Amino acid sequence: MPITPTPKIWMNGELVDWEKAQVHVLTHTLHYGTGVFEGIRAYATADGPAVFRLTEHIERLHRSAHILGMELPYTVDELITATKETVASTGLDSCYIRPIAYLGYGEMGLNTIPCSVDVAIACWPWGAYLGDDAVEVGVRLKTSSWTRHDHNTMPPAAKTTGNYVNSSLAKVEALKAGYDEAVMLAPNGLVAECSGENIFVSRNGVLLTPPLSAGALEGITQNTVMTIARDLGYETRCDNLARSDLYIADEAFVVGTAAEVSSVNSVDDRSIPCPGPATRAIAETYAAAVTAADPRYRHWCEHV
Ligand code: PPE
Repeated sequence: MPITPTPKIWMNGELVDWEKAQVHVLTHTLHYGTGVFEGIRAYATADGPAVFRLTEHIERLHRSAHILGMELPYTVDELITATKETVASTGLDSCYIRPIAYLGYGEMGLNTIPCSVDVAIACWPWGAYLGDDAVEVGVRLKTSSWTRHDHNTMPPAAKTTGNYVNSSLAKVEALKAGYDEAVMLAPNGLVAECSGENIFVSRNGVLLTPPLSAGALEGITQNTVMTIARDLGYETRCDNLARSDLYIADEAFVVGTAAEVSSVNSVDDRSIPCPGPATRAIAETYAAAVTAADPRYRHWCEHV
């Protein structure tokens, strides 16, 4: 999706002009995929823009860095303040926010120990990730021929730039085959997640989503949706899913910051009732939660 420029990008402590936020071609992370990043959304609320679960996202950025053995030069609090400043500088009511920490220019080679860590935060307007109709019409999923990497290959719990080579291979394969999104299976054949979302199925009134051990990212939307679903009275838990569990689901949906809650209308051309009542109720409550319209979840909306 094309990026619409905004006035400023935060880089290493300063707001710089959008077009000046550049890196050298010999930036370490460009060569080796050794960065960590986040995807966050700010939403318009009655009291101005608020960043949804900003603290949890910045905490996950720190955890991703920790898994990579990268020490971020800014605390969680400093990055929260920086994110708010960046959003405020755009004047936008709602936007997508992309913090990234990367190993910068100056060292080359696989030894990352001497590398300096740079941090940038950009934001721009970004619409529905899987299409405007993603709740009502739903998305078509295809099981990928690409396997989600094993825990001892690339840690899937870390949101590492290099991990997304795997996701991009799967996404492009699915799009070229005429589908909207790819389901990634772990090396043991169980469902991990989609290329850029966690996945849920509903079966006999119980909502299930694969655990981290299956190779899924510790999704903040997954956590939000589990809370919302329980508040709506649905039993929900993390459990392993096989590919056939997707085919026979009563309902399925995918969740992520970018995709929000999107219905699944088929997996590998096996149709799934769409949108189901649980999906619709959760999507509606999610939309109210992120815009601070539901008092139960207002503590998740961090005003800029
Ligand atoms: N799994 C993957 C692989 C993933 O990339 C995301 C976010 C999720 C699960 C959901 O995580 P969370 O946002 O915390 O609920 N994917 C980001 C989009 C990827 C992209 O750059 O494109 C996102 O939603 O921001």
